[in-house]
Amino acid sequence: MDIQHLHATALRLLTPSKGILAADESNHTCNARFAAYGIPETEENRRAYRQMLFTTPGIEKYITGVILYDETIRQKTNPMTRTKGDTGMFFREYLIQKGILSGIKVDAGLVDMPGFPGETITQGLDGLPARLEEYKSMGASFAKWRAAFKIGANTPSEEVIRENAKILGRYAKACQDEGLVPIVEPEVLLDGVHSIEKSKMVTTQVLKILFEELPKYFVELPGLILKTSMVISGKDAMVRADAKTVARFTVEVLKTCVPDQIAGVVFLSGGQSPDEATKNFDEIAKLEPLPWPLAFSFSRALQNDALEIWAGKDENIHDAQKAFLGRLQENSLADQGL
Ligand code: 5MM
Repeated sequence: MDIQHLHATALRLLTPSKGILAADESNHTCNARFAAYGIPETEENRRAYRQMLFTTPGIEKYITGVILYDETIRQKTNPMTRTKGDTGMFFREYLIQKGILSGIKVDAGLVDMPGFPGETITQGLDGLPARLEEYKSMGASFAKWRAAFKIGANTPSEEVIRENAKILGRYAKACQDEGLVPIVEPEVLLDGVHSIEKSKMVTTQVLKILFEELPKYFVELPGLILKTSMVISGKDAMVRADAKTVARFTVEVLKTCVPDQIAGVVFLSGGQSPDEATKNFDEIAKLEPLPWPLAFSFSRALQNDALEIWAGKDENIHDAQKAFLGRLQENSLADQGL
């Protein structure tokens, strides 16, 4: 393991005022997003949609990396309009030409944890080293694995938090051995009626256990990025805390639980509206300096407007790209605490 190289790659991903686009929706998730706008759920539409995002002029000013899904890392630009002899370009090559690093989602999704109703663990460790080797040979620089924790009356349990943390440790070590920077994503879900205080308690427990477990798997912290949810009231809570409180609680939890040695912290949006996610991120960034660089790594909060405008139609590409670039610009400004 070349820890200096991993650390340098992680710091490149965490370049100030830039973020990491999460475009790693599995086919199932991507299809569900398409269905909401009546877009036919085909491989070609998933490709065309990602092409619309990645070819948006100027995105390299605002993002350092894109997290891809297995189908997407194998796809190319413009198969429909290629002339004879033109074989197209893999998205991963197209992105690197723009100075954007490719990452890859390597977990295989959530499965119910037997004996723990309503809780999940993340699968995908089987065959992971061989898959990482292949993605590395394709030019991937980093990887991502997501665990999810739903806040309920008795969830998440310590057992399931710890089990997921152990799996994240095994994943992160395998990535580092292959020269890929692991992004570890323990997401505390927004769904529910819980208060921000409850979110703070659960997020604290999740992060504490995560950083207890990672060293047991010989994970090198300077070569690792944490992707976390913000500490926030449940989506259906009677009273929802404002952005300044979200920022204060989030930073308190991070300072308490996250070792200074990790390369940095990025945020998911988790189903917040685009405006809410940006506002919260802006307030968090205003509390810098912190021991680590911060960045945004949203999926829905960056893509939702663009997807709605695009709606599967070529004639909407320009307007959709404009909306996408606008969201990137806003989050870049937020990153600067402006
Ligand atoms: C893009 O969604 C990712 C999960 O995909 P699947 O549910 O299809 O497996 C997810 O990990 C995503 O990268 C992060 O949650 C960030 O996305 P949001 O929408 O929360 O910002």
